[in-house]
Amino acid sequence: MRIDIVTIFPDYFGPIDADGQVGASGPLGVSLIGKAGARGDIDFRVHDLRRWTTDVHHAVDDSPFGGGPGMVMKPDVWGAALDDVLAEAAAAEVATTETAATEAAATEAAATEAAPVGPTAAKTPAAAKPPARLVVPAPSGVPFTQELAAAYAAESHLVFACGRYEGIDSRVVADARTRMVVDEVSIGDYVLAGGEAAVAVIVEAVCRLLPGVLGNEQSAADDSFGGAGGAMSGLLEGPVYTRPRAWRGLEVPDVLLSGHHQAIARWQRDEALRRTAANRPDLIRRLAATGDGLDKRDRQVIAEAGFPVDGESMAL
Ligand code: JD8
Repeated sequence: MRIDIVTIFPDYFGPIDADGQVGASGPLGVSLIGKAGARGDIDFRVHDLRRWTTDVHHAVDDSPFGGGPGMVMKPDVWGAALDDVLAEAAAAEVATTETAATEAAATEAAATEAAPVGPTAAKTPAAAKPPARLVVPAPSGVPFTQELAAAYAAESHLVFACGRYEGIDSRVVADARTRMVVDEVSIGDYVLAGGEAAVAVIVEAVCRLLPGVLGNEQSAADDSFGGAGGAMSGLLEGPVYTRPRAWRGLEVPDVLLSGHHQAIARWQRDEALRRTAANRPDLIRRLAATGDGLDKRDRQVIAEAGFPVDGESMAL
């Protein structure tokens, strides 16, 4: 996957080298995602928006039409930046494809040299990659969810536009929508000063779903908030414990030391149900609405947790 980020604060994403690649520190350079970047499984590129300014002050903002507080980011600078980033990515894609084709031809030539002469398969041009998807964080955007994270993880190229000030002139998104999918997304009902923090959140949620990034794919399958149909999907994470068994007079629950896997799984689900009923009753209702989300024991547990369940039908 290729991920391009355009921002007026490139250092937010750690040290950036000459051609926009991220160094080994910073949110994109550390941990499993950093390793995936270093392996080349993810091609991170960070671009300074001011590269596309045209005036001596490298201005990226101007006063809002219609008045009001603050400043708005200029459409012409953003338009030029997005055009170039897309063109650069397309050129890099062609270069990669051509190199791969040349290498394949060279290997094949070497092979055919040895092999008896015969009809050679027609060279099928590599399928053109789908266009990039543009993601623009904004407090007015659609909620970013685990489901959207999974959709983005299926893309081959994501471009993130980090706004600042009062936001980006709205014609930038309108113009981009004429040639690509554009999502305005929000990471939550609170106000940030800009899009960079949201991009760091979204990139982490997406990249941990990419094949080979997480040590074991299983843990993503069990993700809360959707997950991929794992046993606990749709529930909040339950409590977790590790050594020592006793700490400051606090013991690890005996069932976890019992080796009785069925009892352990039931206990973990009960704890996840109790925590979800307490902290996110909306998720319990969502599970209940899907009919098979909650079995009889589940409904008993959440009833005991004070969740309004109708005694008879145990319906919610
Ligand atoms: C992008 C500029 C600041 C927002 C005036 C404060 C996302 N969940 C979220 N909260 N805030 C953002 C976000 C805030 C941004 C930008 C995302 C670009 N700002 C603006 C409008 C009010 N200032 C966000 N995702």
